Amino acid sequence: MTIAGSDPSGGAGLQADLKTFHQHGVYGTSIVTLLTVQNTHAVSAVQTIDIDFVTAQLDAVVSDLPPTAAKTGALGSAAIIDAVAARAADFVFPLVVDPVMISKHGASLIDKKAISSLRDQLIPKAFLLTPNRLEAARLTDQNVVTIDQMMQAASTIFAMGARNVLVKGGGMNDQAVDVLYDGKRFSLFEAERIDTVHTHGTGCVLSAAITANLANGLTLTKAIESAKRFISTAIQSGSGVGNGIRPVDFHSPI
Ligand code: PXL
Repeated sequence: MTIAGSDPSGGAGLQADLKTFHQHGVYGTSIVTLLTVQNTHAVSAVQTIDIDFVTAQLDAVVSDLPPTAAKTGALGSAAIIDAVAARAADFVFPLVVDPVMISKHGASLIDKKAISSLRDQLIPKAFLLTPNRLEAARLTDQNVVTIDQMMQAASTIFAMGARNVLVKGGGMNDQAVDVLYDGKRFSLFEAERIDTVHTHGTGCVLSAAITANLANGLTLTKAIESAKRFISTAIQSGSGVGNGIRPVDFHSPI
């Protein structure tokens, strides 16, 4: 199950999550939190869904098609985060929280108050949090540039209550190094950096692939390794659609 916003261009948001789930052989369900007007050039409008409508979708799905794993993407407002977090207290399956804050084009997908809701309400319910360096910096009020700072941020976010934290270092030098902290040790996941501007939806696809892998019974380490391979190939081959920041190739092998 994904709890996320809609990207009508199909490269990010819940559409990217569902395509990624499907490619991993997993049945996908989606709870819509917000709508965007968007193509590969820009996000030109964002509209959040009424909180009661979000929780009604969630209750309808969870009661009838109990997920084996779930993720969150763009949640839009503090009130939606609080409502999702309240439901997440009863989740008996792992929840991957991708703390989406801004789109690749710089459009805000969350309001200011939402950062403290994330910290206080949702992060404590997360099996895994997957911030990029900018999101990690906003959550911790620290600079997150170097690998040392990524490790520091991962342990600060762990202390907020997430059971595992993966700080993503994409776009750093010529390596894409991610740092995982599970409360005991740090693990580094390295991948060659791919020189491309076609990165629309990469964060969504990575967290969706990890979620699908968890649903398929992989350990967290294996789930991340496999998801990293998937996103690397998907970025490398590219979808070839759109004339702006292009989406990845969802047909890549897993
Ligand atoms: O990639 C972050 C993201 C998540 N969710 C929605 C988006 C985007 C980026 O554009 O539009 C709906």
